[in-house]
Amino acid sequence: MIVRTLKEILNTEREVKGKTWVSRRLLVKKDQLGFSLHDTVIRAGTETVMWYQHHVEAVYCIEGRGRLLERDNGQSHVIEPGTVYALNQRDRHVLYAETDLRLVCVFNPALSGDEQHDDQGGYAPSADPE
Ligand code: 9YT
Repeated sequence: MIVRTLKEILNTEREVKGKTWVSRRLLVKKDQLGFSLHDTVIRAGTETVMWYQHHVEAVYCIEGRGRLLERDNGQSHVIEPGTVYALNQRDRHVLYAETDLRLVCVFNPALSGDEQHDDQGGYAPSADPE
């Protein structure tokens, strides 16, 4: 069994800062679960353009308010506590944070834990199998 706390992730290499977000990678590839689990905060007033070409992601909002735009069809969705979205079709999207947004994010394949967004707003494919 793995038991871990957010406190022990803070100020380590598992706390990764992007331009508009900070992602605390609680469970990562080397935990060998088949997914990674992150506690992510998107900063108020920012917009984050994303496209995960090599991963699926589920995002569950637990704090804050924002808007999610599907770049391929123009559909827009309110993001607030209790809302989950799942990127099951390599969906290109933009997340607008009206307030700080606190999101629980699950990635498959798992991230190693130190990844930063590339210029498309995604992550490179995993180098080795899990
Ligand atoms: C919602 C989203 O994808 N934000 C970017 C950071 C990512 N969730 C991560 O690495 O935790």
